[in-house]
Amino acid sequence: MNTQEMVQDLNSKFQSDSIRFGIWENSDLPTIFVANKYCQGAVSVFGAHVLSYIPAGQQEVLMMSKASHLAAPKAIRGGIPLCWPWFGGDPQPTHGTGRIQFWNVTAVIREADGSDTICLTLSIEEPHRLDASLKVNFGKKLSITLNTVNQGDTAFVLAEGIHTYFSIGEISQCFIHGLGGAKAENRVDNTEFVAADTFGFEAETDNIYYSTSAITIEDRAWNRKILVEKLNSNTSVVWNPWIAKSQRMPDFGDEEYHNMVCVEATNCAGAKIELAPGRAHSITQLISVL
Ligand code: TA6
Repeated sequence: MNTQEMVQDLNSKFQSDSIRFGIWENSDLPTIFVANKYCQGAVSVFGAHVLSYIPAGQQEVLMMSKASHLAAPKAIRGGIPLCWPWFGGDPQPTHGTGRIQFWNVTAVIREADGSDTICLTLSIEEPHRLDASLKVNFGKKLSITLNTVNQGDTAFVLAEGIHTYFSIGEISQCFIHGLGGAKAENRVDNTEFVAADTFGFEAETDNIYYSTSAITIEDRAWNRKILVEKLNSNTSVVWNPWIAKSQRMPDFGDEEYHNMVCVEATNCAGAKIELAPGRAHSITQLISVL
């Protein structure tokens, strides 16, 4: 089944007055497009990857790189990559296999409050028998919940991340609030530190914070504040590649670091999840513009 046939099949099953399937612009990505009274949005079936979230009366909240690959099997750069069932570069591929596979669309639900929920699933056998399910609700907030079930006979150590790229006006005028006092690991220079209540960006930033708190992104350039809440997530990652790393990424513009910051709900590093056979775990990120 080619992309167009997949889109037609999905529309025959799920199209509604607020949901339609199509192909993401200039790509080969079968995509769910949502438009309701709260917002507009888009989710790629490849990677179960949220590509867009535009609250009513607001501008785009997510950053998509203009240089991103936009076809399987390469990961999409921007939006909300799902890092699953591991986080980071060991083993390869970096951030696991969930974001580079096609998921199954299992349901599209118009909720009583007028929001829309998209449900997708993925089952893998390696490196362990795991079932993943993703629920994305486009409503007053954008809610992303990733659930994992250990279908194997032995325990599995799960690491995961909802790796959200936020669109901002200028990184040097962007400040992060809410992590004050958290133990943190700087993954650029491999040092540990305690987070400040508020911090900005002056260089490549790749920090893991041992914190369950909500985070506010203050975008002074666009005079916007974005609230990033989470559930069942013991670590948060804040990342901006800055100059040199941006130049090393072929799927990211050299100057695009100015206009993005990643704030990620994760369970990684020293906070991985030990999942016993038959047990489940879910992680949620909630995004809203204040
Ligand atoms: O979350 C931060 C991070 O782990 C960085 O180290 C950087 O590698 C980023 O993710 C992007 O990873 P990717 O595999 O998408 O290039």
